[in-house]
Amino acid sequence: MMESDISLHLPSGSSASSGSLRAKEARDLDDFAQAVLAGFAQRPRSIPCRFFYDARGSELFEEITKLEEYYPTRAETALLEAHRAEIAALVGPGRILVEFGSGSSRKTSLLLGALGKVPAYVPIDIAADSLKEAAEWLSGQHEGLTILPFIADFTTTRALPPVATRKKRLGFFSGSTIGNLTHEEAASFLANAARLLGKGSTFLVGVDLKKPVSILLPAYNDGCGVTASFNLNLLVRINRELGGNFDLSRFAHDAVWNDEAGRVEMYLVSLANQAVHAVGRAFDFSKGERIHTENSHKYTVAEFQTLARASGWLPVKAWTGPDRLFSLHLLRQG
Ligand code: AVJ
Repeated sequence: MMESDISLHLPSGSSASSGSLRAKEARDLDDFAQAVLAGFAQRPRSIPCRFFYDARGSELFEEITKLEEYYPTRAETALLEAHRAEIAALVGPGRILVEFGSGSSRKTSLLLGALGKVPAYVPIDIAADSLKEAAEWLSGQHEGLTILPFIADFTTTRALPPVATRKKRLGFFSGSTIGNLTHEEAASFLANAARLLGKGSTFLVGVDLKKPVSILLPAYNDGCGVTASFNLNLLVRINRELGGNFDLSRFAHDAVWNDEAGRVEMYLVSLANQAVHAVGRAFDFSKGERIHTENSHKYTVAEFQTLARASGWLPVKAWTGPDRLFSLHLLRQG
């Protein structure tokens, strides 16, 4: 088999481009400690959802995607399978594929299959390990594919590596990860992506749709308790990495629909009045007190198109499938 070209790119001037792996781990730990201290100082208390994805958390998320109740991954994959030829035709040939928060890159393989030969694939992710794993898996699937993994936070990245700017680009942002952002954050992400991808680019975005609570809530509160374990893993992580002593049996997972904000919210609920130690401090939790751990915003097709238009994009086409569970949006820059 032909060797694929995989080389790791770091944003110039990024802290990750200098220093040892141990120094990087220390910075990550610091980032987590600071986020927990800041989040616990607020009311309601909160922990940013990006900390879900340590090794165990990523494994639990993979399990979530296979649950009967969790429809988004299956629905998005079905839409890609059904419409990828039309998407490829609308996008046109010869585009560099740039993926935001690439994760395991499984859905990317479907898209690459339809696009034919692309000049390069640039996955952007903050997790160096999953980038490397995904690049290795993809290079086995697509012979001769040039992969330029880019370690960066896709919400703040200001520039692509120069090699990724030689041809026009197609952006890909799947899994409804955009749902984790507030509307303002989503608008500024889309505007930043417009700058990053540049004039004449196109953007394929997967967005979860608004639907009855009877379908939405079980997806975030499954019968097997996998989502509960995923949520509680944040406390396991604090115990391990930040010297915490959270008693997991005294916190419970909860997911609610916030109609006004149009989002599912996940919480960890304290089941008793209790004092917990972490990051060298003591925190009091009262019975029933909630730690906010995730927002998952849902959109109608029209709502998302309005947001895209306000952020420098023109809707080309949206696909939803007969079940209207999920939407794929193709956008272009004017
Ligand atoms: C990966 C952010 C799209 O919001 O549905 C799954 C994460 N949280 N179950 C989502 C998640 C709980 C997921 N995203």
